[in-house]
Amino acid sequence: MSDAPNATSEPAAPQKALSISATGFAQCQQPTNSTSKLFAPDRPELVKSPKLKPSWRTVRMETPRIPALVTHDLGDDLAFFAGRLPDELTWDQSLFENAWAFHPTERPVIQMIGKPVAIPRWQMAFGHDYRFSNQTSVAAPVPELLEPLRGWCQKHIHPRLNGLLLNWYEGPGHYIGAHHDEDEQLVPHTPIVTISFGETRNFRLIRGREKRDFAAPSGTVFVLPADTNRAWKHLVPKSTKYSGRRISVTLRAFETA
Ligand SMILES: O=C(O)CCC(=O)C(=O)O
Repeated sequence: MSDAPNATSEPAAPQKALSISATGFAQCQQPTNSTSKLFAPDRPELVKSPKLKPSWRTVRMETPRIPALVTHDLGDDLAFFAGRLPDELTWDQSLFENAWAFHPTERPVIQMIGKPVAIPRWQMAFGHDYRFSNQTSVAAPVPELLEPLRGWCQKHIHPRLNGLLLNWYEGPGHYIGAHHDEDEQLVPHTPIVTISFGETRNFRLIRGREKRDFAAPSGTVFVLPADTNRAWKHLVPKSTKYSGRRISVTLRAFETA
């Protein structure tokens, strides 16, 4: 994980919508040489499709089942998905304040070029430890407030999403730099989910000179497939235009012993 500053720009327009197939599973409208079988947590046999190219197989395994999710085609058979939480799960001001209240007092310290540096936001793991940047974010038990989000993501996106990492951002100086999520501890081919609450920030994907910006208003759900995470970096840039507070709830599928 890196924490270099970055500038912002306007969000990109959504590209392709998901539709629901006759089997009830989300169907990604991308070019494909096969007709139907998509990721379905309750029907694992559907993810085995040897006729597909490996990259397609991965995208399709990770295609979530949320009807309203929009697919952003990133080229090279890579995709990024954006949607919204149902209203009943979106935090109101009082739930946001509850979640804000449990940010840690200290910011985590990571090693950058051999020197200890406090990261520019608060961060804490719940449910499963997360090792990155040569340090471990030791997990606290999952609080009641986060259980409905984890349950919904397990039901609708991937059943093995078991660990949460929260980031608390306040004002113009807080951000997360461009990085690929470290995936050695994750179940292969599982997506990374980010749910946003509070101030609308920009979530940016970059690959070489290419850049895609996605606005993340409160209640937004982003799904980053594993192979997209490997090919594209992501970041939440800093900007003087931000003055409020944002919490991101990120979910990953950690291997368990
Ligand atoms: O806050 C966000 O939206 C992104 C968080 C993130 O990139 C991470 O936790 O790795």
